[in-house]
Amino acid sequence: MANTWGYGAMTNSLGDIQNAKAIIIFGANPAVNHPVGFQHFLKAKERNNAQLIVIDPRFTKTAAKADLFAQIRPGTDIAFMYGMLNIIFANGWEDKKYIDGRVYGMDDIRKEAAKWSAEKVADVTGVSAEKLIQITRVYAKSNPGTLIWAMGLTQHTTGTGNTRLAPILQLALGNVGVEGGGTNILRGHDNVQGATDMGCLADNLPGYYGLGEGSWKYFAKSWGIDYEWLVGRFKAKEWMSKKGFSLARWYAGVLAGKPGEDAIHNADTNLKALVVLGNGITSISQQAKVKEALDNLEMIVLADPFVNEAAILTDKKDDVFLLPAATQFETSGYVVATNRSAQWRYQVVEPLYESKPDQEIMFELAKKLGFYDEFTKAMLLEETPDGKIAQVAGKTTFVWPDDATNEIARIIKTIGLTGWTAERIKKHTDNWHMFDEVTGRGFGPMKGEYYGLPWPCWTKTHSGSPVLYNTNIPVSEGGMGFRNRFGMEHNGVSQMAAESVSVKGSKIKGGHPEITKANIEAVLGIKLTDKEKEIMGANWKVDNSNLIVKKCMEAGIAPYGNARARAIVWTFPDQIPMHREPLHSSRTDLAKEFPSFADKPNHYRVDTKYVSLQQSKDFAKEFPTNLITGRLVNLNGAGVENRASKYLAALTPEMFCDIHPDLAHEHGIRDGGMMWIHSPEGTKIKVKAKFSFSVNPDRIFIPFHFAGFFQGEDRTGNFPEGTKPYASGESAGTVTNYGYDIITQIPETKGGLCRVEKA
Ligand SMILES: Nc1nc2c(c(=O)[nH]1)N[C@H]1C(S)=C(S)[C@@H](COP(=O)(O)OP(=O)(O)OC[C@H]3O[C@@H](n4cnc5c(=O)[nH]c(N)nc54)[C@H](O)[C@@H]3O)O[C@H]1N2
Ligand SMILES: Nc1nc2c(c(=O)[nH]1)N[C@H]1C(S)=C(S)[C@@H](COP(=O)(O)OP(=O)(O)OC[C@H]3O[C@@H](n4cnc5c(=O)[nH]c(N)nc54)[C@H](O)[C@@H]3O)O[C@H]1N2
Ligand SMILES: [Mo]
Repeated sequence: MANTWGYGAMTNSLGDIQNAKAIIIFGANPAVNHPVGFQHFLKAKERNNAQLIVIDPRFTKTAAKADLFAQIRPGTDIAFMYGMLNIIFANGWEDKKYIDGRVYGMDDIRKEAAKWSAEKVADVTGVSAEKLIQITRVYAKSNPGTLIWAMGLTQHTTGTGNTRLAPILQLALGNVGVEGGGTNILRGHDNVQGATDMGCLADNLPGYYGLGEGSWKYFAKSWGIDYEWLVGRFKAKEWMSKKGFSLARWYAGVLAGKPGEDAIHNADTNLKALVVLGNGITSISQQAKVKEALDNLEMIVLADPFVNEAAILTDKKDDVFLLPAATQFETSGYVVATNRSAQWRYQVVEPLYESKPDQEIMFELAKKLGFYDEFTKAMLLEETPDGKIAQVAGKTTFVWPDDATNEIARIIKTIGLTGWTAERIKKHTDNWHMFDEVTGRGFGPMKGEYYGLPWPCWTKTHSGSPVLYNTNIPVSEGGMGFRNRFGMEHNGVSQMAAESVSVKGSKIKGGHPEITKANIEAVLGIKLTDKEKEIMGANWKVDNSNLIVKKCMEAGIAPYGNARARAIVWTFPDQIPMHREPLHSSRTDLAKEFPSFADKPNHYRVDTKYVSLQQSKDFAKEFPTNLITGRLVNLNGAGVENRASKYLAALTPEMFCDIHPDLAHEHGIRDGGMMWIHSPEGTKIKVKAKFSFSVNPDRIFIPFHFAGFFQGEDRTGNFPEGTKPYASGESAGTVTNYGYDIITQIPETKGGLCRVEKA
C-alpha cells in the first residue's frame, strides 16, 4: 500500500478473497493472468454471492464473469474513483468512525471528489452516469469489499496516483485491515514480491532500507565488512545515495548525447556494458531506442535458460555473450508469493548440460571482480545476544541456500523477516496440507502459524500476519495498526491513530509512534537496565540486539507504531491524486483541462518529458486510436519461454491485433489480413488483424509477448542454430508511446495512441 509499506504487496491474500461480499477489479484480468488465483474470486461468488465488478477498457474473460462491467477509456481510473467517492460522501456511505480514527487527509479527498459529478466522470471516462452510480451503490453497500488491481492501474504516467487513490477508496469505506477487504495487488512474475523485497529496485537497499548513510552503515555492519570499503566501490561517496537507472530507461544511459535524446545525470559517463539475468530488454517500451542502445554497447551479457531475444534484435556481432542459466527446477531456495508469504522450493534435477544457477554465475563474477569474500561473508555470521555481529563458531563455509535465507532473516527487520529461517520455511512447505485454504491458519504441527508466515513475521516464533493493519487481533497473531513512517504530525495534525484505536491486547491505548531507543521507555512505560541500554540499537530497524522488538511483543504492540494512513503525500507533485490525461491523449480538449506533470529533470538519472511533450501537438488528430497492451493466457512476459514450446506457440502462432470490425472496415483491413500500427514515435509494426468485440472501435489491443521481428523485418535468422522459437513476431514495445510514471518511472504502456493502416 503506497502510503504505508511503500510498495504494492497484497494486504490480504488470495484465499481471503473468499471472505469478500464484493470484489472490484481495476485493470487486472485474473481469469487470464492469474487463472489459479481467480478460482478464489469464483468461490467468493459461490459462497457469499459476492458481487464481481470489473473496470477495464476491454471486455475481458474476467469481465465475462462479472456482475457489473464498466468499459473505461484508458488512463481515466482516477476520475472514475473520484466519481465513486463523490457518490459515497454525498450519500454518507463512508465509514466515519474509521476515517476519524485511522486516516489523515480525507477532507482534501472529499473536496476534490466534489468536483467529479457523475456527468463529468461520464465525459472523461466514457462510462455512463447510471453505470457509475450502480457500481458505487453495490460496492459501497456490500461490506467487506476487496479491491484488486494490477498493470491496468500502474502502467501510466499517473500510475502512482492510481495506486494511491484505490487504497483511499478502501479507507473511505473502512475496508482496510479487515478479512474479506484490503487492497490486493495481483503481482506478476514468480517471486516478484521477493525480488522487490530484496532490493531489485533502483531506489533502495534490500528490505526497503533507504540509500542514506545510516542504512549503508547498518548493512556494512550486518555484512561484517568495512563501511569505507563499501564507499570505495563507488566513484564518489555521493553516488551511494542517488537513485540508479531504472530498467524502463537504461537505454537512455547509452544514447545520451545523441541528437534528440534525453539528457542523463551519471557522473559524466554513458553506460557501456549490460548484464542481464532474466529479461526486461525486449519487453520494455521504445524498442527502436533499445535496439540502438544495444548496438552501441561495448559488451552485452545475457544469462537466460533460453536465447534472450535482445541478441536477435541487435546488429552487434562481437562481445555479445549468452550464458546458459539454470531454471528454478535446477536449484533451490525460497520464493515470496503475492500475499507476502514464503515457500520453499526443492531442487528437482541437477543443472543440465553446462548451465549454472544464477547464484553460481554471480559468485563467479564476484570472484573475477575480486570481492567474493565480502560478497559471501555474511552467510557465516550471526547476531550475538548483546547486539554484536560475530562469526558462527567454527563455521568456515556456507551452505546454499539455507545460510543465505538465514542472513536475510537476520538483517531485514523493516518488513519483519526475522521469523523467516530456512528451517521454518521448509517446515511450512512440507506441511502445506495442514493449513486452511481461506484463512491460512495452521493445524496439527502448524498450529498457531499462518501458511508461509506472511510478513511481518516479527520473531522466530511469530505467527506471520495474514491481513495487514488489522487491529482486531493481537500483534502476536498478526494484528497491527498503520505504520508510522512520516513523523508525528503534519500541518499541526497528529499522525498517530486516535485514542479509540488500539490493537487488541495491546498494553498501550490508542496511537503511538514507531519505537526507538530514545522513546521506548516513555511509550511502553518500562525501565531499561543499563545493560539493555548499552546493547540496544538506535531504532527497531537497525537493532541487532532485537531487544526493541522483544519489548514490543511483550507489550502487544507492533514496533513500527500505530499511526494514520495518509491520503496526502506532501513530497509528491500531486499531494492528493489528481486526474491527468495520458501524455498521448485521445481527448485533446481534456489534455488542456487536465494537463500532465511538469517535466521532471533527473528522474532516475534521466531528464523526462511530461507536459512539454503532451502539449507539443494534437496527437489525437494523426493518431486517433487508443493503444492497449496486455497479456494472453498461453504466453508469459516477453514470451521466449512459451514460444519455444510447440504446444503453447500453436495457440497463437503469430503476433496479432484485436480490432473492432467497424474500425477495420474504415481502413480496408480484413479479418486475418495484415495491418500496420504506427506510433507517434514514428515507429511501426506489422501484425495480423483479428476481429474482436472485446474492444470498441476507438481502441485496439495487442499482446506484448512477441519478439524477433522489428518494424516489418524478420530477424529470426539471427538465432543460433536450433534455438529459434516456434513463434516469433513484432514486439508491442516498438509502438508503445513515450511516457513514464512520475514517481516509479514505469512506462505508460496502457495509455497511448496509434494509427492503423492496411498492410
Ligand atoms: N498468462 C500470463 N499470466 C501472467 C503474465 C503473462 O505474461 N501471461 N504476466 C505476469 C505479470 S509479470 C504480471 S505484472 C501480471 C499482470 O496482470 P494484469 O495486470 O492482469 O495484466 P494485463 O493483461 O497486462 O493488464 C490487465 C488489464 O488492464 C487493462 N487496462 C489497460 N489500460 C487500463 C486502464 O487505463 N484502466 C483500467 N482499469 N484497466 C486498463 C487491460 O485491458 C487488461 O485487461 O500477470 C502475470 N501473469
Ligand atoms: N507493452 C507492454 N509491455 C510490458 C507490459 C505490458 O503490460 N505491456 N508488462 C510489463 C511487465 S509488468 C513485465 S513484468 C515485463 C515482463 O517482461 P520480461 O520480464 O522481460 O519477460 P519474461 O519473458 O517473463 O522474462 C523472463 C526471462 O527470464 C528467463 N528465466 C526464467 N527462469 C530463469 C532463471 O532462473 N534465471 C535466469 N537468469 N533467467 C530465467 C526466461 O527465459 C525469460 O527470458 O514486461 C513489461 N512490458
Ligand atoms: Mo509484471
